[in-house]
Amino acid sequence: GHRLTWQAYHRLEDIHGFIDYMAKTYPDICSTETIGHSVEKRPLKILKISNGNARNPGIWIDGGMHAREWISPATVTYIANQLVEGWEDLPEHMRNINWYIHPVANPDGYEYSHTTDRLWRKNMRAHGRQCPGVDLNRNFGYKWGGKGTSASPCSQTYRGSKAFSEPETFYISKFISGFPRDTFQAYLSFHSYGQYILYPWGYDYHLTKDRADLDRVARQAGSIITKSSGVKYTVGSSATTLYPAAGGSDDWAKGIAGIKYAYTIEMGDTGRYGFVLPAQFIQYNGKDGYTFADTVARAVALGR
Ligand code: 0X9
Ligand code: ZN
Repeated sequence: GHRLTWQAYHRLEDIHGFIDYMAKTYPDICSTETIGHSVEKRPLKILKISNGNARNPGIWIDGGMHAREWISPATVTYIANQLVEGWEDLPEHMRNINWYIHPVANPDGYEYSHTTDRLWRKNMRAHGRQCPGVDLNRNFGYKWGGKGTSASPCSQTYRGSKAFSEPETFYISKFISGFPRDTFQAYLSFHSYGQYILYPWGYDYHLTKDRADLDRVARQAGSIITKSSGVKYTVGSSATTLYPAAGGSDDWAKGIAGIKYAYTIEMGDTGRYGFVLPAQFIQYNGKDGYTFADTVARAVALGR
């Protein structure tokens, strides 16, 4: 195990090595767990960061659900590193959280996007002679199969044969569902690109009852980010702001797992480089991602 640089995009092995390094170097606050294995049998590896109080509210963070969105695992590992290296000086609301961080939710696709096809999006599920891959963010079990999803394996938004047909989504839901229901107070899914902070619903244009809370915290995060880095994030519900797309992880977190603050954040940029964002932008995105996590953690801490 070893640290990462955040000056280059790292391969899966290095990111997993970073998780092991953190668990080994900071055993008082860090531990690692493999929650399952991908289609191609790679570990689905998470880092837990906690002061050891089992009663802390939990925040789940995932990245790399879409293979080509390399800024996402980079941002998520940056956040993990900031939390751990800055632990002693963190505000109370950050230390009284149990953080569960899953930097590469689609390890097979991530590797494929490094070795073979830089713009690969889906996982690596084989479909006989048809195109491989399921869009993991169409495979979660809330309103599965609805708007913005495809039944054709060759589509970029192929939803899979049924909800949670893929181990990468199934084991996330299994892991989270294994905790008492009010454990997780936030679910943050990191994607790219476009600079959006999105909240449910994604499956359709309706809004949740607590839309005002979700909107307020998202706007707060957006304005703190703009104040500190100058970068602008557009805030709104997924369907109304981007497009309707059912079977997303955020909708499942909100609709089934009952997690109040369920967000998808689309990191930079706004399209100049798009998915192929040069590595010199990692640290800026990392800081903005950390500000987002900080703002949500504050809301969670105050909200109970
Ligand atoms: O389409 C997606 O899965 C996300 N955008 S991306 O460009 N990263 O692919 C947006 C997902 C928003 N949430 C839901 N539609 N549930
Ligand atoms: Zn994405």
